[in-house]
Amino acid sequence: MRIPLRALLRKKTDIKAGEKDLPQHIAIVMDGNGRWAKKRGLPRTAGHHAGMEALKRIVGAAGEIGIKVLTVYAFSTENWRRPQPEVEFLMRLPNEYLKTELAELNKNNIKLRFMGEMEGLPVHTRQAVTQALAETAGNTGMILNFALNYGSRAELVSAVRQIARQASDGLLRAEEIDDAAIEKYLYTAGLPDPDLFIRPSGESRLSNFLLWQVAYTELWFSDVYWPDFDKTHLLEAIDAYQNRDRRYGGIKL
Ligand code: V0D
Repeated sequence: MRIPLRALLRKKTDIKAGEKDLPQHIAIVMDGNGRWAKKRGLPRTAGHHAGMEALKRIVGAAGEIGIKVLTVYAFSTENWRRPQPEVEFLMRLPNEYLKTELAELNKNNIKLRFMGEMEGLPVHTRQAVTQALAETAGNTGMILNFALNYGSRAELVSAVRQIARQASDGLLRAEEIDDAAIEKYLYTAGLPDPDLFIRPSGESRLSNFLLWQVAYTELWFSDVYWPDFDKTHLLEAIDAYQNRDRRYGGIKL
């Protein structure tokens, strides 16, 4: 049974009622922070700060709604091409976010996960993330999965390399390589595929995000800039998801 958007918006306590049809895993590209700032005559850093506030709101909302996994794209392997001062500013945001939010995450039983190339990050960023992973490792509620220094092709290259090594070591035969074998080597190993992909700010591209994992994902795009994204927009996306027929290549029975 699906939950009409009106009901979701009306009453927080009813949200759990239709849990069966809720997307389990939502993936979001947190896009449009720079344009949000420009529109207001503010520096791009103000947009990133506002984007962080939006993230806090959406983590809270997703937890309340009963989402199991929330994956957010915070920094791509391509983002290193931005001006160095902006990159340096961005790399301080995990520390800043965790300073205020780590207690909140633990209070709400939220477990942090990370996907991307940890080695490429500044030491202070890596330390903050590693510590937060350890401090939330025992939590059993929603998983908040940060894609940071992440690129989907790099993820696939790394998976293929690991599989090739297994094969050349005689531990894996070519016939044994299937979907499950590949998934084992992705950063998302053990997570369900995203049910719903959300990209705000008017772009309709995947931009090297979760290429393997979105094979059957419902895609939802919106013109709202990420800093303006709120619970209403999230519920709108979930409502759209619940009104689509997912057939996985088959026909509706
Ligand atoms: C900037 C909007 C939280 C997107 C959100 C380094 C652009 C705010 C984190 C974060 C960023 C990352 C890992 C972690 C805890 C928090 C973050 C970046 C950018 C890129 F363990 N917000 N945030 N990371 N922005």
